[in-house]
Amino acid sequence: MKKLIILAMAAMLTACAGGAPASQSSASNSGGGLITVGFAQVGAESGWRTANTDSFKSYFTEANGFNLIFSDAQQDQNKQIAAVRDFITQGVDYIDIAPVTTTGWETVLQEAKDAGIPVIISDRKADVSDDLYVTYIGGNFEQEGSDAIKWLEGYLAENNRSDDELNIVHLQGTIGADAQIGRTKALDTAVSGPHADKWSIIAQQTGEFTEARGQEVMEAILKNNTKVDVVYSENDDMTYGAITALKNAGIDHKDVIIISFDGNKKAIQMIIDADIDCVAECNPLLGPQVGDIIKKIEAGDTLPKVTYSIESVYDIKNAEAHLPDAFGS
Ligand code: GZL
Repeated sequence: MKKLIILAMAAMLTACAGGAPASQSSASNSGGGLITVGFAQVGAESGWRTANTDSFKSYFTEANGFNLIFSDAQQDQNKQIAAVRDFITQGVDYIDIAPVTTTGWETVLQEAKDAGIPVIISDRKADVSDDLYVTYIGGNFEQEGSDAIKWLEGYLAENNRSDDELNIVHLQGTIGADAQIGRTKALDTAVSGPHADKWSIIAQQTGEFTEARGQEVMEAILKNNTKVDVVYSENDDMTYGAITALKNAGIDHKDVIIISFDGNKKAIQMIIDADIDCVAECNPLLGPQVGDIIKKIEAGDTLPKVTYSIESVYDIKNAEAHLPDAFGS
């Protein structure tokens, strides 16, 4: 009987001081060849994460040959590592993880290897040696950032603003998360390189990928900075919070170029409503793709080490057409 662990990393729902959090099985482990899925989800920090959870929950069903064990992490790596050990103890056949941060995974993934459990990494990468996982599937975050910068350059050119001096507020995701590292690198490269003479980052701070924290951080930034030309926000939820903060500060957010990441339906609608100017897409619907990877492993197929999601950039020109296909609410 095969069991599968799906781990999108952050921390466990069950608050256990130090111990391996319990996991609630939503279905008893059944025989008959069903694969039991242990899913330690990141948390509920964003619309992306909710869509990611839904994608796994709707794929890993008994009808598709799986049982689901669901637990939740809340962005705490220690609890996620404990979750991995808990699932290894349960004797699963596969582990899928989406590391909340890129570092700190060697030991527990070595334990998984020692237990003979193949690891798939999805959503965010981990800095581990190649022998500790089978394959990675998810976003190419530096490319997402580069695409957003390219969009900004095009927007400025179209509006005869290429020579503008820009004050940029940079809302970062969870520090150390692969998504934050890549999206930040793209902006830092642009500001320190081709646009060093005109673009400056007047504030750079993490909003932890949440709306509430994004608003709080933006409010604090606006206390010291009233001239904001661009907000580069590393996910839609922080963008929502930033827009609220701008409004509360009496700044017309429509006078600010707002760049976001993910592509929630709400954010795509906000492009149409001219509240957001650009969204660089990041696809959360990874459940079926992880399922396909497992089937390929079962069939003995060779897999590439890395598979990047195919992603676009949305603005006023293509948001309407994309809206019906946008994920989430
Ligand atoms: C990206 C994912 C990020 C999203 C955020 O693959 O890890 O985490 O951009 C989410 O919305 O919280």
